[in-house]
Amino acid sequence: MADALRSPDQPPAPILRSDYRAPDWRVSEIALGFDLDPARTVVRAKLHVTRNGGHGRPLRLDGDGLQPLSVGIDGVASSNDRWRMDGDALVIDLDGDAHVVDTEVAIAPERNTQLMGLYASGGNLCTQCEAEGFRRITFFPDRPDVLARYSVRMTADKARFPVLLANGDPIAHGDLEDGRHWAEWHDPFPKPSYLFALVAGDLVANRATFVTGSGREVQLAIWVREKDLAKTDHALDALKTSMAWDERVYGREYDLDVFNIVAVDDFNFGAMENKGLNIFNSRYILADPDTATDHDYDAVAAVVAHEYFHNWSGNRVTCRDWFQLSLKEGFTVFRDQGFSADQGSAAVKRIEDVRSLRAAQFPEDAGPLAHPIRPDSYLEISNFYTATIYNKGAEVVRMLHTMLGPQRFRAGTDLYFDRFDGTAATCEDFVASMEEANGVDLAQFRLWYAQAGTPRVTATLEHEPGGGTATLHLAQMVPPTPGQPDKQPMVLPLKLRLFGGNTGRPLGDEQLVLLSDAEATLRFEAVTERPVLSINRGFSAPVIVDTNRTPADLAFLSAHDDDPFARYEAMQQLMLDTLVASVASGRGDHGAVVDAVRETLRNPELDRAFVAEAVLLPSDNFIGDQLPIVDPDAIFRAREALRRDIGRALERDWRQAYEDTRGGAFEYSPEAKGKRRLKTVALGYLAASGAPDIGELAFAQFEHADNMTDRQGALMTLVNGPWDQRVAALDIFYNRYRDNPLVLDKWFSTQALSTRDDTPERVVELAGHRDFTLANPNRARALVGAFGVNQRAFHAADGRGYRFFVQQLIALDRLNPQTAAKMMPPLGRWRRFDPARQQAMRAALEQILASPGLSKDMLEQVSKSLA
Ligand code: 0A1
Ligand code: ZN
Repeated sequence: MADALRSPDQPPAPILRSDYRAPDWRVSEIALGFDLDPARTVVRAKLHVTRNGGHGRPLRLDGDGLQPLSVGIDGVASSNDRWRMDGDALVIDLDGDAHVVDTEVAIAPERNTQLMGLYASGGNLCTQCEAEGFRRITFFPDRPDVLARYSVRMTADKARFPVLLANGDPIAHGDLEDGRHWAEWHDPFPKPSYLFALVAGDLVANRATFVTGSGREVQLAIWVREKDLAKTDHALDALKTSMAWDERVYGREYDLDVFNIVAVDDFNFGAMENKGLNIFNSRYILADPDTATDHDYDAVAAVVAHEYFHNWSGNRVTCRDWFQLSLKEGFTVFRDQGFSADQGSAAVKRIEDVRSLRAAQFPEDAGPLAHPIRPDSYLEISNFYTATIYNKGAEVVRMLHTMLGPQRFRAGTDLYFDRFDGTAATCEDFVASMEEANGVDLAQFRLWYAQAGTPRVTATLEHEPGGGTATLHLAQMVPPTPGQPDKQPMVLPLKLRLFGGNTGRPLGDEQLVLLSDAEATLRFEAVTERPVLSINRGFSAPVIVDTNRTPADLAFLSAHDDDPFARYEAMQQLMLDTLVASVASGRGDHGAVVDAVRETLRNPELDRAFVAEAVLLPSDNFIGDQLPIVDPDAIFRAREALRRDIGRALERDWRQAYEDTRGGAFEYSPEAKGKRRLKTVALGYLAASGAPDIGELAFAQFEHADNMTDRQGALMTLVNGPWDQRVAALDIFYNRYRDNPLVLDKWFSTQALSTRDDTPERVVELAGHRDFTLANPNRARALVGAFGVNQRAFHAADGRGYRFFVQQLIALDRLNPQTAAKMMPPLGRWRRFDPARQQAMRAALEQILASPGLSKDMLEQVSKSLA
């Protein structure tokens, strides 16, 4: 926007959803020419533009930091009587309804530290255009509802950049004099500018062929630097599996002759779905047993699937404007979650997804940055790639799936894809497709798109033993959020079932209750024994549920509920209630939790991955979220005391579980992963028990592990504890992996997440380490980002955690505002703490706000947090 003209004391104006207007000019075709060079790349663009409607407004092309070297109109070089700069935008007066506009600019990829637009990573050149990076490459109406056909011609030094890739299909290539060469690509599908991509580099490919359902042969390639080639098989397998899955589950086929993926080390997010040329953060491509954990393997498959699925949900059907971001992101996350659930244990996948929703999205929805999944305004769109848009957005799509059932949901997505193929759509279009395909009314359901805040449900079950009936009172409340003081009741699909508290028998079938009023009462007949309520089974609605269940009821459900998620949830609730009580009183009664953990651990029928999830205590942060005022030290003490008691009381069981899960060469299968997961959890509880041999046991695991899951699990235990072996293990790990940036990130983050008392000092020291740099987003997140979520260390009473954090954020903001602004939220939660911490956190926020040259990204996050 006109940022260059903004005076420092004039705040930038927010963009409003209600201001949407169709584009004044459309672009049917664009031909781009790149003379690639890291120091100076010349970009020539030829745009075929047509007037949209009967207005007389000029053509306005977005730019960001660009100066035109030349402008041509209909083939004639134009002096600047026909065009002018308005801030960063190029404005051209055009008489007719169709013209050809040529522009030429020069950019410097090697100086691009924001990693938006065209930039250098590891000696190669690549692009990132979502959301508004294309305007850093060339002048263009850089908005998602302008869809054009792209042709790209690149020239570059052949020795340095032997591989030249762009969107679509390769057309031609050849050699030039002076050691340069060229390549041309053409993408037949009209697309918005945010999906543009090119890559120039010294890369090699892992290749495969995929034949689609209708017989189209697609050449797949994953491009990396030579040293990484051996780590790409897992991603390639995941790609093939995703392509088949999308055909089977959604009826969606791939549509080009080639599908390329490139991995780069410097990337602001996880990956990007550019048409036919996905660009990935290398952490979501590279995996082998020695360097990637099981969690990394799963994340690689999930992100490969996510980006691939965007080919339909995002690319073939794109977003009309950025307020509709959840249209593609919420839906695509829901799709990738379904894919992952089908690859292993669906129950464990659901538990993991809810865990991350609660860790990232619930706090967002309860804090100063809360926004609906379809926001109404923003200053900087990069700040809206949030857990709300992605993860809550996926929950909203999931509720539609739950209410309609798989077949009707599929009828809705078929209609949506058919009707909006090749267009830029809205969230409304998606919901209306679901309605129309199924003859249902989703009027009230639309509130999920408009209202922020996590609804709270109160469920009170009463039993009248004499009459054999039970009554369930349900009430909902949607809390106020910034800008939305009053809320309306929403449609909450709640799966529930009653169980007999004596016999453990289900009392009737599972029901899907749609709670759409503020209150409702349900009656159950023939309830001959005391009923126990299982509610929000499978986490059917993304809400917080308060019930009148006793610890005994929760323990009972944790052992007998037939819904694995509800079983996990009952155990979590029991743990949480116990911890909250002991934070308040300073001492806890741990008996019920210990018994419930024992029962789960000893149940041979449960899969090991499920057991590992079920016996884990809620995080410090999540415990804090339940309390009116967060006392990080008291929470830590309460949690450690419970860990110690579970560790001690069940020491023999943990040793047994540990032994049972050992042995066997590395294998990547759901069963083997479950065992490794439980092994690390058992080791953690043994460490908490205070047993004297754990340093040795963990060190032995560390040294003899044949895979990163076991090695990092052992390292984590050592790094959280008092043992001497900690220092040796860190050294060995460092020396072994010093040349592998992704593994070195683990070395940094494991220490930043440590529960040891000296973590704040250690983190400051690590920021001075020769391998630390803010220039690489993964590294910045591994140290500074991880530290921000280490509740106790970050909130150290003397405020040094905040001081360190602020210093890093300010420095990072100068290099890479997007990444800096994304790491800021822990500081914005100041209202949740005691007065001393509140004051220190506010002072830290004000210091950021006062720092010269603050980005719009950071300005938005910080000023909203202070408001
Ligand atoms: N659309 C991508 C996420 C993404 C967004 C912005 C980026 O800019 C740095 C990069 C990636 C996805 O959902 O995977
Ligand atoms: Zn996405």
